[in-house]
Amino acid sequence: MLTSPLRRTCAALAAGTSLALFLTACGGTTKNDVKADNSAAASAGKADPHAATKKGLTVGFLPKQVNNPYFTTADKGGRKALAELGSTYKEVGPSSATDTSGQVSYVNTLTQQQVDGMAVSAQDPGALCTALKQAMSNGIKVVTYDSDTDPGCRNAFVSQASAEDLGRTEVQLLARQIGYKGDIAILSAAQTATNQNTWIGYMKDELKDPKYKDVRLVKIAYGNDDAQQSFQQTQGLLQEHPDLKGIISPTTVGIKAAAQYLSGSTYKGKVALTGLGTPDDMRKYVKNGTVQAFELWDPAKLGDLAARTVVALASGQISGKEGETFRAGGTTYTIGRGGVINLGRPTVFDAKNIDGFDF
Ligand code: RAM
Repeated sequence: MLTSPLRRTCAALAAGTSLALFLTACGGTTKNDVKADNSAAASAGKADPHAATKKGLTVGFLPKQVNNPYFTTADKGGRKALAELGSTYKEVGPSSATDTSGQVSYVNTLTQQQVDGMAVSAQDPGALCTALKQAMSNGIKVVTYDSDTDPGCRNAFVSQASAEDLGRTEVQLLARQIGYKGDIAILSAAQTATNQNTWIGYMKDELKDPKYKDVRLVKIAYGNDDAQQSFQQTQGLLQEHPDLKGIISPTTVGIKAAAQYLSGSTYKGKVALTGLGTPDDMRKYVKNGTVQAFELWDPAKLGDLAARTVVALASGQISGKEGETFRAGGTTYTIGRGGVINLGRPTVFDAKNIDGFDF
Protein backbone atom coordinates (compact mmCIF):
# COMPACT_ATOMS: atom_id res chain seq x y z
CA MET A 1 0.00 0.00 0.00
CA LEU A 2 1.12 3.54 -0.61
CA THR A 3 1.65 5.88 2.28
CA SER A 4 -0.94 8.63 2.45
CA PRO A 5 1.44 11.56 1.82
CA LEU A 6 2.51 9.82 -1.35
CA ARG A 7 -1.07 9.27 -2.37
CA ARG A 8 -1.71 12.97 -1.79
CA THR A 9 1.31 13.96 -3.93
CA CYS A 10 0.18 11.68 -6.71
CA ALA A 11 -3.33 13.08 -6.51
CA ALA A 12 -1.95 16.61 -6.70
CA LEU A 13 0.08 15.63 -9.74
CA ALA A 14 -2.89 14.04 -11.39
CA ALA A 15 -4.80 17.25 -10.76
CA GLY A 16 -2.15 19.07 -12.77
CA THR A 17 0.29 20.63 -10.30
CA SER A 18 2.26 23.13 -12.32
CA LEU A 19 5.79 22.49 -13.45
CA ALA A 20 6.76 25.84 -11.95
CA LEU A 21 6.13 24.41 -8.49
CA PHE A 22 8.72 21.71 -9.08
CA LEU A 23 11.13 24.18 -10.56
CA THR A 24 10.92 26.46 -7.54
CA ALA A 25 11.07 23.57 -5.13
CA CYS A 26 14.35 22.29 -6.52
CA GLY A 27 17.50 24.07 -7.60
CA GLY A 28 19.43 23.26 -10.76
CA THR A 29 22.45 21.01 -11.12
CA THR A 30 25.61 22.96 -11.67
CA LYS A 31 29.26 22.04 -11.43
CA ASN A 32 29.18 23.77 -8.03
CA ASP A 33 26.34 21.65 -6.71
CA VAL A 34 28.50 18.63 -7.30
CA LYS A 35 31.43 20.21 -5.49
CA ALA A 36 29.42 20.80 -2.34
CA ASP A 37 28.44 17.27 -1.37
CA ASN A 38 24.72 17.66 -0.86
CA SER A 39 24.01 14.28 -2.46
CA ALA A 40 21.25 12.17 -1.00
CA ALA A 41 23.94 9.67 -0.03
CA ALA A 42 25.68 12.15 2.26
CA SER A 43 22.85 11.59 4.75
CA ALA A 44 22.34 7.89 3.99
CA GLY A 45 23.25 5.00 6.32
CA LYS A 46 26.39 2.85 6.31
CA ALA A 47 27.05 0.50 3.43
CA ASP A 48 28.31 -3.08 3.72
CA PRO A 49 30.50 -3.94 0.73
CA HIS A 50 30.21 -7.64 1.62
CA ALA A 51 26.40 -7.73 1.65
CA ALA A 52 24.93 -10.35 -0.69
CA THR A 53 23.60 -9.15 -4.05
CA LYS A 54 19.82 -9.17 -3.82
CA LYS A 55 17.84 -11.03 -6.46
CA GLY A 56 14.22 -10.67 -7.53
CA LEU A 57 14.35 -6.85 -7.59
CA THR A 58 12.36 -4.77 -10.06
CA VAL A 59 14.23 -1.86 -11.62
CA GLY A 60 12.58 0.74 -13.85
CA PHE A 61 14.55 2.54 -16.55
CA LEU A 62 13.29 6.02 -17.39
CA PRO A 63 15.30 7.51 -20.28
CA LYS A 64 14.96 11.09 -21.53
CA GLN A 65 13.25 9.71 -24.59
CA VAL A 66 12.17 6.14 -25.39
CA ASN A 67 12.36 6.30 -29.18
CA ASN A 68 15.95 7.54 -29.30
CA PRO A 69 18.26 4.73 -30.53
CA TYR A 70 20.94 5.83 -28.06
CA PHE A 71 18.60 5.05 -25.16
CA THR A 72 17.37 1.85 -26.81
CA THR A 73 20.96 0.60 -26.74
CA ALA A 74 21.66 1.95 -23.24
CA ASP A 75 18.53 0.43 -21.74
CA LYS A 76 19.15 -2.92 -23.43
CA GLY A 77 22.45 -2.95 -21.57
CA GLY A 78 20.50 -2.41 -18.35
CA ARG A 79 18.03 -5.16 -19.20
CA LYS A 80 20.83 -7.63 -19.89
CA ALA A 81 22.63 -6.82 -16.64
CA LEU A 82 19.44 -7.18 -14.60
CA ALA A 83 18.65 -10.54 -16.20
CA GLU A 84 22.16 -11.68 -15.31
CA LEU A 85 21.70 -10.52 -11.71
CA GLY A 86 18.36 -12.31 -11.34
CA SER A 87 16.25 -9.14 -11.28
CA THR A 88 13.51 -7.71 -13.48
CA TYR A 89 13.79 -4.80 -15.89
CA LYS A 90 11.08 -2.47 -17.08
CA GLU A 91 11.22 0.69 -19.15
CA VAL A 92 8.87 3.67 -19.20
CA GLY A 93 9.40 7.15 -20.61
CA PRO A 94 8.25 9.96 -22.88
CA SER A 95 8.76 10.01 -26.64
CA SER A 96 9.84 13.67 -26.66
CA ALA A 97 13.05 14.91 -25.02
CA THR A 98 11.21 18.05 -23.90
CA ASP A 99 8.27 16.37 -22.14
CA THR A 100 9.50 17.10 -18.63
CA SER A 101 6.09 16.83 -17.00
CA GLY A 102 5.74 13.44 -18.71
CA GLN A 103 8.97 12.35 -17.04
CA VAL A 104 7.66 13.50 -13.66
CA SER A 105 4.51 11.39 -14.15
CA TYR A 106 6.61 8.35 -15.03
CA VAL A 107 8.66 8.73 -11.83
CA ASN A 108 5.39 8.80 -9.89
CA THR A 109 4.10 5.75 -11.78
CA LEU A 110 7.23 3.78 -10.89
CA THR A 111 6.89 4.89 -7.26
CA GLN A 112 3.25 3.79 -7.18
CA GLN A 113 4.28 0.46 -8.65
CA GLN A 114 6.74 0.12 -5.76
CA VAL A 115 9.76 -0.78 -7.86
CA ASP A 116 12.96 -1.42 -5.88
CA GLY A 117 14.97 1.08 -7.88
CA MET A 118 14.97 3.32 -10.89
CA ALA A 119 17.56 4.59 -13.36
CA VAL A 120 16.62 7.99 -14.75
CA SER A 121 18.14 10.22 -17.44
CA ALA A 122 16.83 13.65 -16.46
CA GLN A 123 15.51 16.01 -19.12
CA ASP A 124 15.85 18.88 -16.68
CA PRO A 125 18.01 19.15 -13.54
CA GLY A 126 15.36 20.41 -11.13
CA ALA A 127 11.97 19.41 -12.44
CA LEU A 128 12.13 15.79 -11.27
CA CYS A 129 13.45 16.54 -7.78
CA THR A 130 10.22 16.42 -5.79
CA ALA A 131 9.09 13.20 -7.44
CA LEU A 132 12.51 11.54 -7.05
CA LYS A 133 12.73 12.53 -3.38
CA GLN A 134 9.29 11.05 -2.88
CA ALA A 135 10.53 7.82 -4.48
CA MET A 136 13.58 7.74 -2.18
CA SER A 137 11.45 8.38 0.90
CA ASN A 138 9.48 5.29 -0.11
CA GLY A 139 12.67 3.22 0.03
CA ILE A 140 13.26 3.22 -3.72
CA LYS A 141 16.89 3.54 -4.84
CA VAL A 142 17.31 6.30 -7.39
CA VAL A 143 20.22 6.40 -9.83
CA THR A 144 20.53 8.96 -12.57
CA TYR A 145 22.44 7.90 -15.67
CA ASP A 146 23.44 9.92 -18.74
CA SER A 147 21.86 13.18 -17.47
CA ASP A 148 21.83 14.12 -13.80
CA THR A 149 19.40 15.85 -11.47
CA ASP A 150 20.34 17.78 -8.34
CA PRO A 151 22.64 15.56 -6.20
CA GLY A 152 20.16 15.79 -3.32
CA CYS A 153 17.47 14.16 -5.45
CA ARG A 154 19.16 10.82 -6.23
CA ASN A 155 21.43 8.28 -4.54
CA ALA A 156 24.11 8.25 -7.26
CA PHE A 157 24.80 9.47 -10.79
CA VAL A 158 26.35 7.10 -13.34
CA SER A 159 28.19 9.42 -15.70
CA GLN A 160 29.20 8.33 -19.19
CA ALA A 161 32.65 9.93 -18.85
CA SER A 162 34.14 12.94 -17.13
CA ALA A 163 31.93 15.88 -18.20
CA GLU A 164 35.01 18.10 -18.25
CA ASP A 165 36.90 15.74 -20.59
CA LEU A 166 33.93 15.53 -22.93
CA GLY A 167 33.43 19.29 -23.15
CA ARG A 168 37.11 20.09 -23.63
CA THR A 169 37.91 17.31 -26.10
CA GLU A 170 35.03 18.28 -28.38
CA VAL A 171 36.44 21.81 -28.70
CA GLN A 172 39.94 20.38 -29.20
CA LEU A 173 38.70 18.03 -31.96
CA LEU A 174 36.92 20.82 -33.82
CA ALA A 175 39.66 23.43 -33.40
CA ARG A 176 42.20 21.05 -34.91
CA GLN A 177 39.94 20.46 -37.90
CA ILE A 178 39.44 24.18 -38.62
CA GLY A 179 43.08 25.16 -38.04
CA TYR A 180 42.24 27.08 -34.83
CA LYS A 181 40.48 29.84 -36.77
CA GLY A 182 36.91 30.85 -37.57
CA ASP A 183 33.33 31.04 -36.33
CA ILE A 184 31.82 27.97 -34.73
CA ALA A 185 28.39 27.02 -33.37
CA ILE A 186 26.93 24.39 -31.08
CA LEU A 187 23.85 22.35 -31.97
CA SER A 188 22.57 21.00 -28.66
CA ALA A 189 19.61 18.91 -27.53
CA ALA A 190 16.96 20.39 -25.18
CA GLN A 191 17.71 23.76 -23.63
CA THR A 192 17.26 22.28 -20.13
CA ALA A 193 19.33 19.08 -20.58
CA THR A 194 21.74 18.75 -17.65
CA ASN A 195 24.32 16.71 -19.53
CA GLN A 196 24.56 18.91 -22.63
CA ASN A 197 24.56 22.11 -20.55
CA THR A 198 27.38 20.84 -18.34
CA TRP A 199 29.45 19.89 -21.38
CA ILE A 200 28.75 23.26 -23.03
CA GLY A 201 29.96 24.98 -19.85
CA TYR A 202 33.32 23.20 -20.22
CA MET A 203 33.42 23.96 -23.96
CA LYS A 204 33.10 27.68 -23.20
CA ASP A 205 35.80 27.40 -20.58
CA GLU A 206 38.12 25.56 -22.96
CA LEU A 207 37.58 28.30 -25.55
CA LYS A 208 39.03 30.84 -23.08
CA ASP A 209 42.50 29.36 -23.64
CA PRO A 210 44.59 31.80 -25.75
CA LYS A 211 45.20 29.10 -28.35
CA TYR A 212 41.58 29.61 -29.42
CA LYS A 213 41.86 33.40 -29.73
CA ASP A 214 40.80 33.22 -33.38
CA VAL A 215 37.89 30.83 -32.73
CA ARG A 216 34.54 32.49 -31.99
CA LEU A 217 31.45 30.72 -30.67
CA VAL A 218 28.66 32.58 -32.47
CA LYS A 219 25.56 30.61 -31.50
CA ILE A 220 24.12 27.75 -29.47
CA ALA A 221 21.09 26.26 -31.21
CA TYR A 222 18.72 23.67 -29.76
CA GLY A 223 17.31 20.80 -31.83
CA ASN A 224 15.55 19.17 -28.85
CA ASP A 225 16.82 15.69 -29.80
CA ASP A 226 14.30 15.75 -32.62
CA ALA A 227 15.68 14.83 -36.06
CA GLN A 228 13.64 17.34 -38.01
CA GLN A 229 14.18 20.24 -35.62
CA SER A 230 17.93 19.51 -35.49
CA PHE A 231 18.10 19.44 -39.31
CA GLN A 232 16.28 22.78 -39.53
CA GLN A 233 18.44 24.33 -36.82
CA THR A 234 21.58 23.34 -38.78
CA GLN A 235 20.13 24.89 -41.91
CA GLY A 236 19.29 28.04 -39.90
CA LEU A 237 22.81 28.24 -38.46
CA LEU A 238 24.34 28.28 -41.92
CA GLN A 239 21.85 30.78 -43.27
CA GLU A 240 22.57 33.10 -40.38
CA HIS A 241 26.34 32.52 -40.42
CA PRO A 242 27.40 31.63 -43.96
CA ASP A 243 31.07 31.85 -42.92
CA LEU A 244 30.68 29.28 -40.19
CA LYS A 245 33.71 26.97 -40.06
CA GLY A 246 32.49 24.29 -37.70
CA ILE A 247 29.71 22.83 -35.58
CA ILE A 248 29.86 20.82 -32.36
CA SER A 249 26.76 18.73 -31.71
CA PRO A 250 26.97 16.95 -28.34
CA THR A 251 23.90 14.82 -29.01
CA THR A 252 23.51 11.66 -31.07
CA VAL A 253 20.28 12.95 -32.61
CA GLY A 254 21.74 16.39 -33.35
CA ILE A 255 25.03 15.26 -34.91
CA LYS A 256 23.26 12.79 -37.19
CA ALA A 257 20.78 15.43 -38.43
CA ALA A 258 23.57 18.01 -38.88
CA ALA A 259 25.63 15.48 -40.86
CA GLN A 260 22.62 14.70 -43.01
CA TYR A 261 22.11 18.39 -43.77
CA LEU A 262 25.78 19.12 -44.47
CA SER A 263 26.31 16.06 -46.65
CA GLY A 264 23.48 17.13 -48.96
CA SER A 265 24.64 20.75 -49.19
CA THR A 266 27.49 22.76 -50.67
CA TYR A 267 28.98 22.91 -47.15
CA LYS A 268 29.96 19.24 -47.23
CA GLY A 269 33.65 18.90 -46.36
CA LYS A 270 33.89 22.71 -45.88
CA VAL A 271 32.09 23.09 -42.56
CA ALA A 272 33.60 20.74 -39.98
CA LEU A 273 31.27 18.76 -37.72
CA THR A 274 32.10 16.92 -34.52
CA GLY A 275 30.40 16.00 -31.27
CA LEU A 276 28.80 12.88 -29.83
CA GLY A 277 27.34 10.28 -32.17
CA THR A 278 26.97 6.54 -32.54
CA PRO A 279 29.33 4.83 -35.00
CA ASP A 280 26.36 3.18 -36.74
CA ASP A 281 24.64 6.54 -37.35
CA MET A 282 27.80 8.34 -38.41
CA ARG A 283 29.62 5.69 -40.48
CA LYS A 284 28.34 6.88 -43.83
CA TYR A 285 29.14 10.53 -43.07
CA VAL A 286 32.70 9.64 -42.10
CA LYS A 287 33.06 7.61 -45.29
CA ASN A 288 31.62 10.34 -47.55
CA GLY A 289 33.89 13.03 -46.09
CA THR A 290 31.29 15.05 -44.14
CA VAL A 291 32.76 14.20 -40.73
CA GLN A 292 36.39 13.54 -39.75
CA ALA A 293 36.12 12.55 -36.10
CA PHE A 294 33.58 12.45 -33.28
CA GLU A 295 33.28 10.63 -29.96
CA LEU A 296 31.04 8.56 -27.70
CA TRP A 297 31.08 5.93 -24.98
CA ASP A 298 29.35 2.57 -25.39
CA PRO A 299 25.71 3.30 -24.40
CA ALA A 300 25.10 -0.39 -23.54
CA LYS A 301 27.91 -0.24 -20.97
CA LEU A 302 26.34 2.89 -19.45
CA GLY A 303 22.98 1.09 -19.07
CA ASP A 304 24.76 -1.96 -17.68
CA LEU A 305 26.56 0.09 -15.03
CA ALA A 306 23.37 2.01 -14.14
CA ALA A 307 21.53 -1.28 -13.52
CA ARG A 308 24.38 -2.72 -11.46
CA THR A 309 24.58 0.49 -9.41
CA VAL A 310 20.85 0.32 -8.60
CA VAL A 311 21.24 -3.31 -7.49
CA ALA A 312 24.34 -2.52 -5.39
CA LEU A 313 22.39 0.28 -3.66
CA ALA A 314 19.32 -1.91 -3.11
CA SER A 315 21.57 -4.65 -1.72
CA GLY A 316 23.18 -2.21 0.74
CA GLN A 317 26.67 -2.70 -0.76
CA ILE A 318 26.92 1.06 -1.34
CA SER A 319 24.96 4.07 -0.16
CA GLY A 320 26.25 6.48 -2.80
CA LYS A 321 28.85 8.19 -0.59
CA GLU A 322 32.16 9.41 -1.98
CA GLY A 323 34.93 6.84 -1.58
CA GLU A 324 32.73 3.72 -1.46
CA THR A 325 33.73 1.03 -3.94
CA PHE A 326 31.78 -1.75 -5.59
CA ARG A 327 32.27 -4.46 -8.17
CA ALA A 328 30.19 -4.25 -11.33
CA GLY A 329 30.65 -6.67 -14.21
CA GLY A 330 34.23 -7.52 -13.23
CA THR A 331 35.38 -3.92 -12.67
CA THR A 332 35.75 -2.09 -9.36
CA TYR A 333 34.22 1.40 -9.38
CA THR A 334 34.84 4.09 -6.78
CA ILE A 335 32.13 6.62 -6.04
CA GLY A 336 33.42 10.14 -6.57
CA ARG A 337 32.46 13.53 -5.17
CA GLY A 338 28.75 14.25 -5.19
CA GLY A 339 27.90 10.56 -5.67
CA VAL A 340 29.22 10.47 -9.25
CA ILE A 341 30.44 7.21 -10.79
CA ASN A 342 32.36 7.55 -14.06
CA LEU A 343 32.01 4.81 -16.67
CA GLY A 344 35.41 5.54 -18.19
CA ARG A 345 36.87 7.36 -21.14
CA PRO A 346 35.01 7.90 -24.41
CA THR A 347 36.29 6.61 -27.74
CA VAL A 348 37.15 8.93 -30.64
CA PHE A 349 35.92 7.49 -33.93
CA ASP A 350 37.37 8.29 -37.35
CA ALA A 351 37.80 6.63 -40.74
CA LYS A 352 40.54 4.39 -39.36
CA ASN A 353 38.62 2.73 -36.53
CA ILE A 354 34.90 3.22 -37.17
CA ASP A 355 34.38 -0.18 -38.81
CA GLY A 356 35.51 -1.85 -35.62
CA PHE A 357 32.35 -0.69 -33.77
CA ASP A 358 28.76 -1.82 -34.03
CA PHE A 359 26.34 0.27 -31.96
C1 RAM B 1 21.36 12.05 -27.06
C2 RAM B 1 20.83 12.40 -25.70
C3 RAM B 1 21.69 11.84 -24.58
C4 RAM B 1 23.14 12.14 -24.82
C5 RAM B 1 23.58 11.62 -26.16
C6 RAM B 1 25.04 11.92 -26.45
O1 RAM B 1 21.03 10.74 -27.39
O2 RAM B 1 20.75 13.79 -25.59
O3 RAM B 1 21.26 12.39 -23.36
O4 RAM B 1 23.97 11.59 -23.81
O5 RAM B 1 22.78 12.23 -27.16
